[in-house]
Amino acid sequence: MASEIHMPAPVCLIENTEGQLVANQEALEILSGTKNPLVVVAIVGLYRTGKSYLMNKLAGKNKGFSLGSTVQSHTKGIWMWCVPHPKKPDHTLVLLDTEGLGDVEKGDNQNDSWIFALAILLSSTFVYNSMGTINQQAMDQLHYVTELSDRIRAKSSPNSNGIEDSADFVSFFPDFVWTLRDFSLELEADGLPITADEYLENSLKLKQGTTQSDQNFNLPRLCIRKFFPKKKCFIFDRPTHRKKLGQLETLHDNDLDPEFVQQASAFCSYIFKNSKTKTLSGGIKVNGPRLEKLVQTYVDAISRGDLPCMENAILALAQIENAAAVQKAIAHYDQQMGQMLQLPTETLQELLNLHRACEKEAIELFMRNSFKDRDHLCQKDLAAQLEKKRDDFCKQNVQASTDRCSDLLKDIFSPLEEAVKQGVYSKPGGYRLLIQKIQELKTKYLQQPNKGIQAEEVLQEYLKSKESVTDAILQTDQTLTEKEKEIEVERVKAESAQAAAKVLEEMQIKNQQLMEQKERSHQEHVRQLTEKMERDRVQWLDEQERILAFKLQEQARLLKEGFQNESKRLHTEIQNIQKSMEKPRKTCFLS
Ligand SMILES: Nc1nc2c(ncn2[C@@H]2O[C@H](COP(=O)(O)OP(=O)(O)O)[C@@H](O)[C@H]2O)c(=O)[nH]1
Ligand SMILES: [Mg+2]
Repeated sequence: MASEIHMPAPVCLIENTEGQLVANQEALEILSGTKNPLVVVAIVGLYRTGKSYLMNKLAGKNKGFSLGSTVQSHTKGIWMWCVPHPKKPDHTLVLLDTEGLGDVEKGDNQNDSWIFALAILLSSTFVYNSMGTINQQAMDQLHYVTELSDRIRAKSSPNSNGIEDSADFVSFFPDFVWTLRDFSLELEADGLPITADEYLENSLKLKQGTTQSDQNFNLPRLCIRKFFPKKKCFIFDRPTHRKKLGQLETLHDNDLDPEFVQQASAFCSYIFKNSKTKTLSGGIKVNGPRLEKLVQTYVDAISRGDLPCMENAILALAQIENAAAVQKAIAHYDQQMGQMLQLPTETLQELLNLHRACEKEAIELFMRNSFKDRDHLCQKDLAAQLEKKRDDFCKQNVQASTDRCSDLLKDIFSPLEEAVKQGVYSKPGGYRLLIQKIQELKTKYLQQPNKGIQAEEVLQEYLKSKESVTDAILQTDQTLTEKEKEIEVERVKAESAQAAAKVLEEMQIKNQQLMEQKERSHQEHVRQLTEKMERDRVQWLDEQERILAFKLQEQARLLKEGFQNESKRLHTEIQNIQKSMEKPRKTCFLS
């Protein structure tokens, strides 16, 4: 079960003090503890247009983000409230309320466009709130949207295909919702009733003409059309009599205009049902710690005087998470090996097979938890660490086997050594007896279980170390002729040469097995990497297809409205995207 947060009230996330944007530590800590995927809804618009009140509705509360002239409204910036998502289990709804946009009295307006840009960068649904109808004033107040391409970079380096940077915005940008408050018009066009969405679409129609005023009219409309593939509009009646507006927080639904109650409820239902989990390019779902890093990266960039760059932010995220993914994979490998490995193993292959199974799981875990691993640096690091661990286990295995075999030999042979010392075999016929005894004890030793891979080697070493003793007994045994002694010496020599050859052969087999395992490890890394690259390729193509579909649709609309030039510009963008897709389309990594 994923962790859940409880925030009784909103906290400031990004503070705008004395012209500086600063991320608030308390809010970052709350995020770092929120492991659920996040649905992030941000609201932006002129001050005192009922934004906070509407966000409180999304939180299911009457109070929360403070209304009117309170402490909060004196703090310019972005406020955050994380609540359990009311419709998606194990998801957190993050509400971002912006303060003081366009409010000259609250001082410095320098950072208003940054706050606007940050709300776009951080949210998955972006709500633009305004009073009354969509008129030129409402559009003019949306001038921030026309500055976005000067505020945000999608790619760290200019696009090699020459695609205009803002063309990449589409894949990162939130869904757009326009909320119109105190809307008192009838929704109709040419005398026929229309939906709020149709009203928005109509309002985004461009004006024919090339005068400055035509261009001013068209620019924000074009930007909204160009940046936001998904648009939605909600209208709201005034919630209550003018006199009661000041006490909205204390009013219950039955004290409010029923139309408003119904409209607010429809808005909330839509957001709960349709707002997506915040997702970064490459299908990376944003959770608390990720949003925390995004906030830090963007705010840092702005403080440095740079443009916040979406790609860089993702790469910074990837760096941190991929390093953690290596740790996690290694911990899993250690845990699995620790649980299953009993040293010494009977054969080296047994150890290698176990390593292979655990290594496979570790690589899988890494692949699941990593993304945009530049030059596969982290994967290479993981491979190196796993290789070292395997070698360490091999060494430990040799040691464990050696220790066990030495102990066994000591147990089994020490009575014989004692007897030799006491001269039991230093008598006529003693040599034969000794050889017999040694054979008997060897058999006993070989029958013992769990000796591991050093059984033969340790035995041979032991016997070799005792050769001078047996030799001395042979020489002093008077029952044997000189000839028999010579034959016996030859026999012993041949036997130890044979044993040495066997040990050598075993070593060669072990080496061969190790080499094979190295190759298999490499293949496993390559196999899993290829699969991941293929998944990424498909995902990327999918993203591009969606952008293309949106652009084609927009192009058709521009053509229909008679905007040849705009349509041509979009056509170039479309061609560039199509061109950039040609190669990836043909390069299936699995074939
Ligand atoms: N006319 C009108 N006033 C509202 C509405 N919603 C809230 N208010 C009142 O407008 C004032 C400012 O609301 P607030 O939510 O703080 O606006 P914000 O500055 O945009 O966040 C408060 O007194 C609210 O009670 C609305 O839909 N229409
Ligand atoms: Mg407010």
